Amino acid sequence: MARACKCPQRCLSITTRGVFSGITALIRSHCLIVILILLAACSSGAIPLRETQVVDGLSITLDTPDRPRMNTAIDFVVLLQDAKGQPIDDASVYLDLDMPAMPMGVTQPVALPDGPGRYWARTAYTMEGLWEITVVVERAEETYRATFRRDVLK
Ligand SMILES: [Cu+2]
Repeated sequence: MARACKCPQRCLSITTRGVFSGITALIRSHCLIVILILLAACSSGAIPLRETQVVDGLSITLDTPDRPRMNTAIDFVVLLQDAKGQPIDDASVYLDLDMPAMPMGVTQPVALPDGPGRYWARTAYTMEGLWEITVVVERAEETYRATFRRDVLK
């Protein structure tokens, strides 16, 4: 403010310019909060994406971020249902992560039970580019595999 004032708060309520700058400050602070929330969402792996494949009557759903960042902890949630839509709790589940363009070594985190028909794993992609995530489900002597793809950002 150009004019000297002993009470800035009163100036704010008296002059339109003061009111305007007050509103601007309010909007700015809110924008900052929104930006911080967006940044937090981005750093933790951005937009979730849920996809389902049915393999021999077994419904395998993978819920993991779309366009995740490399070298960042990423959550992978696997949901299993039988043909009647009932959750399957008695399976052994692990993931197998690799790039179709090149062998990237072995990344096979176990997905731990995490609720009815729900299994959870956390790992990181070690390179940018296209990855294939194969969900491997072992149940009653049978093995089911569903492969999903994610484009990983630098
Ligand atoms: Cu690679």
